[in-house]
Amino acid sequence: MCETCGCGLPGEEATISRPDVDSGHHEHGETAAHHHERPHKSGLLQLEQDVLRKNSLLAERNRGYFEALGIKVINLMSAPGSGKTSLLEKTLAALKDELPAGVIEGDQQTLLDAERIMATGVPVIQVNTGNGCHLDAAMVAKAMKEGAFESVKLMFIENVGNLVCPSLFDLGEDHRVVLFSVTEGDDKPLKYPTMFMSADVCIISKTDLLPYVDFDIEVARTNLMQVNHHLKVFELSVKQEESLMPWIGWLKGMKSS
Ligand SMILES: Nc1nc2c(ncn2[C@@H]2O[C@H](COP(=O)(O)OP(=O)(O)OP(=O)(O)O)[C@@H](O)[C@H]2O)c(=O)[nH]1
Ligand SMILES: [Mg+2]
Repeated sequence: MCETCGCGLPGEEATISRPDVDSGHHEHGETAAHHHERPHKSGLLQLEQDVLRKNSLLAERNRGYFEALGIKVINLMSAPGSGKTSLLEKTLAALKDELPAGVIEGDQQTLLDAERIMATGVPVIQVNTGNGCHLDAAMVAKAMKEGAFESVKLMFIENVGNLVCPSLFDLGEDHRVVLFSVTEGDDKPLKYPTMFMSADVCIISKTDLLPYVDFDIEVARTNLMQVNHHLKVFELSVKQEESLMPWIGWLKGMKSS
């Protein structure tokens, strides 16, 4: 169990490497945690498995619930500040009148993002996780009960800004979309592979800033494909309406699927 956030991450498996001694590459895809013998903590491992198993069962229940109501669900994940809420604001405006949407907002504290969504006229629920660093399936089930989502056909879940823990928790979504902004560096898929492996869509965001940052979009794409060659990739900026069109078109296509 991760001792800092209690999220089910196997914290004791962290890999400690000295770059001058250890290249960081391990043969046959092994992590250092698998390389080095460590004391067996069966109780801890059991607790971690229980947390994730319970979440998976609840996520399946959510999935059935969404399916029965004909609601498609998108789990939006990224590091803090990559542009999830900004993209939602533009997306909701573009989908207006065509695809009734709803939003579940996840943050540790504040109603700030929910207030931004509320201003678009779309029904929204804010989940504050306190010390928690991710949303889980039980929180989503509860939010669905609390929200005015009766007419919703497309539900966006904005996860807590964090490039690690949210990837471990299935919420019952149809698609996992990870945002990766050009200010974060083109190496992020390699450094946080679990998130990019668990997603099926990646949005390279804030592309209007490309002229001002050291971010090579070809390198970023190569890194993404190295981690997950199935990823569907969009490049966009909320400052450039045209760039949003492929993303909006993809979402509209869900209506018929
Ligand atoms: N230049 C530029 N700035 C952007 C873009 N998208 C978002 N921003 C800015 O980036 C900052 C963070 O954007 P948010 O949309 O709040 O990011 P977020 O991912 O929802 O943040 P958290 O919910 O805190 O994780 C804000 O100052 C936005 O105005 C973009 O495409 N281009
Ligand atoms: Mg946000």
